[in-house]
Amino acid sequence: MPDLILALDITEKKRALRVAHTCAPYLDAIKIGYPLVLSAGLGIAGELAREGLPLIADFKVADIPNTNQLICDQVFAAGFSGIICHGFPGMDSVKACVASARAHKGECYVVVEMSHPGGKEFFAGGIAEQIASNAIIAGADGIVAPATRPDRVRVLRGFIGNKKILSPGIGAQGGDADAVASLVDGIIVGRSIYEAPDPVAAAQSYAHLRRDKKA
Ligand code: OMP
Repeated sequence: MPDLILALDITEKKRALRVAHTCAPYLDAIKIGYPLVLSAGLGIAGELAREGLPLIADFKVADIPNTNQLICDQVFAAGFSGIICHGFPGMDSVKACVASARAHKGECYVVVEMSHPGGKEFFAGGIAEQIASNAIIAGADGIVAPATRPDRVRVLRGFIGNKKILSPGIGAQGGDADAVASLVDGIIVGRSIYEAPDPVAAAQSYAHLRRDKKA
């Protein structure tokens, strides 16, 4: 059964910290990226780390190996436990992210096919499968694959064996958590939780899917 990963794409720092704190008992990890970091600064990582949950940096790193390594080193030094990078820049670029993750005892996840409608334009025709295979050869901990297309998640599972799949696109983008729960290791949920009238109740509503069902 999958972990519940909150995509905390809130640009108001106080509200972001409040949602993280109140929902924390019902979460397994928190993922933040440009929306919150650009408004609140990288130091937000240290504040969120106080919740005691793994903190994933979704910067979809997609540069040459040297730049990727410089980015990832700063991410891990800031207190993140995981990084999300893109796979299309090539195996060497992914390897640089993985090397940084290993050096900091962190994890690296590679986006192989995106969840939005446009995600079918370029990640099609076997490209996603190739990126997934490369991610595994590069030593990544897992991939990011679309909950909006459970059939594709099933296919991609075949390319990565027991490595982890984190799956976004649930709720606001139309994906159904129950449809992918048995296929993935983590469901990534953002707006359906933090924009709900009661974010805590919304987070709690995924409890039946979670690995340990501790709350
Ligand atoms: P909601 O659509 O609000 O649930 O948020 C989904 C989160 O997952 C956002 O932070 C997206 O940036 C992220 N995401 C996708 O939605 N689709 C992808 O293909 C990949 C990601 C990601 O890498 O996390």
